Amino acid sequence: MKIHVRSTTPFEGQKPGTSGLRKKVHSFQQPRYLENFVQSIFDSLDNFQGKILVVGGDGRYYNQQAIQIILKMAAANGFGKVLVGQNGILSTPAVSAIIRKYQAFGGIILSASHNPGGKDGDFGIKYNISNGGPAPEKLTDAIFAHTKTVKEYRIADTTDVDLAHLGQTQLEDMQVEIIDSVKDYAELMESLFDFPLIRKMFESGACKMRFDAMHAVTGPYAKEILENRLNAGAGTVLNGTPLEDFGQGHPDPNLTYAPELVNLLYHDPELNFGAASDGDGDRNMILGQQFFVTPSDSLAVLAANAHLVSGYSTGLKGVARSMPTSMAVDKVAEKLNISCYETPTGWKFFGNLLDAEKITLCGEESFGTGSNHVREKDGLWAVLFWLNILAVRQLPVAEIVREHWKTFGRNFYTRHDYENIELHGANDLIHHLRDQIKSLPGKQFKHYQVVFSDDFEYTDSIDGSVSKAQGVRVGFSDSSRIVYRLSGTGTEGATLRVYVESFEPDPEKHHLDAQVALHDLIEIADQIAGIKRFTKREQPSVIT
Ligand code: G16
Repeated sequence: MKIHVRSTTPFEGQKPGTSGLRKKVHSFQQPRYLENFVQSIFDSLDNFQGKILVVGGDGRYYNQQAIQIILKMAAANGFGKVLVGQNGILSTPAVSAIIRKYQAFGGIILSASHNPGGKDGDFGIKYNISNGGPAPEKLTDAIFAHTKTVKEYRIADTTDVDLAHLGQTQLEDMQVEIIDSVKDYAELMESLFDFPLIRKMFESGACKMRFDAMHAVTGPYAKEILENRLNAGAGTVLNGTPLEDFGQGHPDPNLTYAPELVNLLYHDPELNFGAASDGDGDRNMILGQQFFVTPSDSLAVLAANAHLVSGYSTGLKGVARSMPTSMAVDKVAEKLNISCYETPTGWKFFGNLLDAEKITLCGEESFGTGSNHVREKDGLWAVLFWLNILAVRQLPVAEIVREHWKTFGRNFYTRHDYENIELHGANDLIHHLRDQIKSLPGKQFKHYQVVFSDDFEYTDSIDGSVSKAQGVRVGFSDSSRIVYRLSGTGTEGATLRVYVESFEPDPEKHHLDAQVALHDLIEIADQIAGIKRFTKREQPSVIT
C-alpha cells in the first residue's frame, strides 16, 4: 500500500468541548484541519493495529468527504477493518451499539449534534472508546495535547470507497464494510421493549403519534422502528429524510426549534403522543396532548416506571443525572432505595458508573436520557420507553406525569440560555460569580436564604479522576437552587446557561407554569450574576 506521511503544522483551538470538536464547516474544510485532528486521535491510542473502527455521522454537509479522509487515514495508521454506515449515516447511539456488538476498538462520529448544518453551518467529530461511550477527559486532553504538536499525518494514496452499497471492500490492507445503518440498532431496541404490546396499542388506535426527525439522522431509524416494525402508521415520522442542511432547520428537539411538532400536539385533538430527536439522534423531546414533559421529569418518570418495561423489569441498580438536571429523579431513587449519582454536564461522566454497574438509567436536562444498553444518550430509546409505559398503563402522558408529581412532589425547573453572547462578558460574569462564592451563604434574597454556594467539583468514584469548575451553584434553604455555567458545545461566542429549580410538595400548586412558579428565583438569578449587565441581553434566547 502506498502511504503518504505528510508534513503539517498545528491549528489553534482544536480542543474537544463537552462532546468532541465542533467548529464551522469552513474550519474543517481547511486543508489538513481534519487530518490533524484525526491523526491526533490515532496518536493518542495504543494497540489498535488490526482492530475494528466504526465510522459514521449524522449526514450533515461534509459528512461523506470527512469519512473518505478518515478511511484513508485509518488504513494508513493500521486499523484492520472499518464498519461504516451506508451513505455514511449512523446515529450516535447506533455507533455506540455497533461498537459494543462487534467489540470494536472504538468509533468516530461525525456530528455537531443539534447545531445547524449546511455549507455555512457547523461540523464536528468525536471519538468513542471500546465501551461505546464518549472518550473520557483523560483521552480528550491527550488528543488536544497532540493537536498542539502534530507534525505529520499518515494517509493512504487510494481511491474513494463507495459508501452507497452494502458489502465489503478492501482499502489496501484494511477491510471496509458498509453496513445497514439501522438493523443492529433496531434489533437492540426490540430486545429491550415489548414491541407486540406497543404494536397492539397503535393498531387499536389508542395511541396516535408524530415523531419529528427534523431532517436529521433519526429519520431512517424512526421509519423502520415506528412505522414498519410497530405499525404506528405511514406518516408518523415527519421530516424523515436526512438532509445535509437539515432543511435549513436547527435540529434541536425543544419547544423553540420543533414548532411544527409542538403545534400539532397542541392543536390536533387526534394526536396524543409526540416526540422528536436531534441532529445525531441522541436527544429526545417528549410531548403529550397539550403537554410538554421536561427532560428532568422524563428521567424521573422512566425510573419510577421501569419495572413495567421488560428490559428493565428486574430493577434498577442506581440512577445518575448531571448536576444541573433537576432533582426529580433523586426522589424516585430515594423511594426505590437505590443510589443516585450527580455528575458534571457531559455524557462521558456516566460511562464509568455504567461500566461498573452502579447505575442502569441516567439523564440530563439537555434532552438526553439513556441506560446501560449503550454508552450514549439515546433519543429513540427514550421514545420507545415512553411508548412501552403508555402501552402498559393506558393513560395519557399528562396524567402519568401529574400522578408522578402527586406521589413525589414537583421539581419546577427551567433553563434560560443566552446564546452567542460576547466571550469576554460571559467570562466576566462567571468571574463575578466565583468572587461571590464565599460571601453568598447566609444572604437573603426575597424569601430565599442562601445556604451554600460553590463551583461544582466532581470526583469519579470509580477511577478517582477529578473535574473542577463545572458550574457555579447557589443553593437555598428550601432546597431551591440556581446553577450557572457556560456551554461547552457552541461554536460562536459563548452561551450562558442558567438553570433554576425549586421543589413543590403541594399538589394544589402543581398546575402552575414553571416560569410563573420560578419567577422570583429567575429575578434573583439576574440579581446575583448581573446577567443583563454582562450579557447585554434583556431576555434569554431560548427558554426550556
Ligand atoms: C452534549 C453532551 C451532553 C451535554 C450537552 C449540553 O450533548 O453530550 O452531555 O449535556 O452537550 O452541553 P453544554 O451545556 O455544554 O452545551 P449533544 O447532544 O450536543 O452531544
